[in-house]
Amino acid sequence: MAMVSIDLDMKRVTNEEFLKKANDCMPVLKETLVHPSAIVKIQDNESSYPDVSIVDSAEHLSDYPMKKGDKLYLDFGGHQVGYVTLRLSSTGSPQDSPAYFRLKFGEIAREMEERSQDYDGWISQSWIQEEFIHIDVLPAELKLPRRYAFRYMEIEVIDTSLKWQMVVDEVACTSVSAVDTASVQPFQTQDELLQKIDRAGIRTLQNCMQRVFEDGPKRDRRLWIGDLRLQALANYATFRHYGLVKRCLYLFAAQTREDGRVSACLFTEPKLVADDTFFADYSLFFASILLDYYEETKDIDTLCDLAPCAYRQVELVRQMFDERNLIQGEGSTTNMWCFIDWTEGLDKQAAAQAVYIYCEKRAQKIAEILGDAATADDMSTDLSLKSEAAFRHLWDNEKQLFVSGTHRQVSYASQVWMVLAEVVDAEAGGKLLDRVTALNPEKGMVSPYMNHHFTEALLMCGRKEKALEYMKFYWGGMIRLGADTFWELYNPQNPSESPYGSSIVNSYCHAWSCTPAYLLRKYF
Ligand code: RAM
Repeated sequence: MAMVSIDLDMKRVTNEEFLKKANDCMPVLKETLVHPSAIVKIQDNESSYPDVSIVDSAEHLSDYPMKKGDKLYLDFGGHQVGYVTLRLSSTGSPQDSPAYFRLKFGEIAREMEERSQDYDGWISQSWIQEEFIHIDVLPAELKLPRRYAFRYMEIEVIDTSLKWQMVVDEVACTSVSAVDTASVQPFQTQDELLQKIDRAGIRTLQNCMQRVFEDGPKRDRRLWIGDLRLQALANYATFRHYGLVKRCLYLFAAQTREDGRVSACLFTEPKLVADDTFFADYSLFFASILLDYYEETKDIDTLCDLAPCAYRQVELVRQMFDERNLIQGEGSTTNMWCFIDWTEGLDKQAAAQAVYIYCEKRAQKIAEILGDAATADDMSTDLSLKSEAAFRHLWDNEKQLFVSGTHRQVSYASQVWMVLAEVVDAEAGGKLLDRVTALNPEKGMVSPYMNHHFTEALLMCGRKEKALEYMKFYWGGMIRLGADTFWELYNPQNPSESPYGSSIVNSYCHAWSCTPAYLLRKYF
């Protein structure tokens, strides 16, 4: 499945003043020196998740001289994002040949078992964190230039010679993040699973908070707007690093398409470049992130600066509606005009209609706060039309559910977004969610992103018990499989699923999965 909403001829416009404001908020990264906690063995078992057992303390690393074919697996005791240094030497006869070895880094143990040679997915194989290294003269200190996201590290000696062995004297990681977990109080509960879920959520967020809110420090290592929205909410409930949210908002507004459309993601190195990928929902979320930020900080200057960009997203997506006031995408086969979820074959029309309503409500509120009555009135009129159209054309009276597209597809996503957009009230919303859960339609939810929205919809409708149970089932499912940070994709029915054709390139510390840290603090 490839992204189709790409504008290859995109012309970009840059607002230098916004770019300066974004760069003024550049965080200074905090550094922590971390050593591996253990030498471990990773062993296949019946499930698709291998067992990890401790072989020795990592302090005894130099007791394991390595010759051709030898391997060592190190466990850093938790997920790290950082720069790795190795101190190496030799033992035996003089070093009569270069040391030649392979290093591999994995966020979860399963990744260490997956072979990069077998990779056959549609995104770049270069995301696999693996290096082949020659060292001519030992002893040496090897400072790897790349940043890795990992918990496990494998060292495999490809060759020394018959006469000498390589010794690993020390391995260390300088871990980096814009924030420090010491500033966050754990969520108060006696429930051990919930404590673990909260801890993993916070760690996920921390490790994604770098010079921008990255979606995943392993991949794609960049700022995506859909992820930013959830990270910002979780950040308000935990680290409260407002400067980073402000920076990211200014970055999106600093470079847009010529017509003002905000890209789905952007790159900041070597300099700011807005990507040529667009999703209707992602552009619209600019308005909701801006309002959330204002409500949290009361930073009226930023609101004034960026409100026009928020209004523009609504205006542009408004052009995608037909004369019935129904949003029109590109059908269910090439359906990446709007993101919503990775679910294959998901018809996104109803969910997109609801996301539009959700975001236009927020843009309208911004206009009200700023006293822009004309914009607020115009949006109010439009909101009634779009909500009416949702009921007239997307509501199935017989099924008592919202349906999507020409094939009137039933999915979780359509109901969830109609609830979040408050197209229905909490009481009707609760029943809608009960109904869709009982029906369990074929078009399920695969990403923690969509599962977050489902959980938040339950909470908005007062289904607290059910939401808690669901969090323990869904995010708890990852914990039970050994997660200490939450994954980009987790489908309990198919734990090795990947949207990319192979799970070796999946990210296992992924921004949009961190939200239990927010949901627990906001609703419990
Ligand atoms: C993936 C990213 C990101 C998400 C997009 C739509 O490539 O990792 O999290 O926002 O897809």
